[in-house]
Amino acid sequence: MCTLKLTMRLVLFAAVLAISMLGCPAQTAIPVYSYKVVHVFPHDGAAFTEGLFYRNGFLYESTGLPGRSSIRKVRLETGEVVQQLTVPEPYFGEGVVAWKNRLIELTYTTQLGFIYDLDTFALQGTFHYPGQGWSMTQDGKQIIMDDGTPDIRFWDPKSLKEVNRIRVTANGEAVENLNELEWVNGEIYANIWHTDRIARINPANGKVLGWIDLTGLLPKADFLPEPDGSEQVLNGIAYDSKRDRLFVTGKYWPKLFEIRLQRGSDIR
Ligand SMILES: [Ca+2]
Repeated sequence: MCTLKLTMRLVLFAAVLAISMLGCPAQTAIPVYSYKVVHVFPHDGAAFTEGLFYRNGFLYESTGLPGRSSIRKVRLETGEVVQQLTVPEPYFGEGVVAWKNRLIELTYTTQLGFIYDLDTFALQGTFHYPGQGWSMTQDGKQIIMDDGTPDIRFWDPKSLKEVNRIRVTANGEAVENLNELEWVNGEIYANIWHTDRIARINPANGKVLGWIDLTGLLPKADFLPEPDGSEQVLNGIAYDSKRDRLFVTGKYWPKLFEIRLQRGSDIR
């Protein structure tokens, strides 16, 4: 009798648990952040921006396309290019990152990276990597790199060899087209190519912690005649950790924005 009662209770408990789980959302809502513009800075509207980071009052920017690729040091306040290196054809410049006194650059499909002197932009060496190269950032310990897929690779900064990788997912779904990256307060921020969204990614497991919706950031009146069809898209995140300033821009955008994030609605 006691055994039967216990069994009945267990069955009832299991049924209640199953019903309560059915009643709960299977997925957790991912917060969506909107933005407030803090400052607007000039940006070269001819720059096909592929890489961007901030360092000591300057933006370091790489531009893409064969024959138009460059590495630039840009004064934040004025947009003035104070130093520039042309990346020769056939290379298509992509992401850039600083590591100590080196500036490291990816190329799109040629599987060849360039290492420059951070101060002079003098070429110091090259390196190879598999797959495509899209963007880079670093967390003080490793170089963080992506290739347009949902995967983010972690490289040893000395050897530039892969030591780990994560798959970026939002509610279990892989997130494609990860583009320009930035390390911000323990998270990886990634532009999603051809969208107005930035994913805030947990570097430990690849889970998207939040979305930043930048719809409408560049006013329609500021869109230039499109030199390359529909490629005038958001791309470029930089962060000034000392002053907690977040900058974003895009390909062929004549403006660069300092923004502050605001918690908005929740979506799945
Ligand atoms: Ca960046």
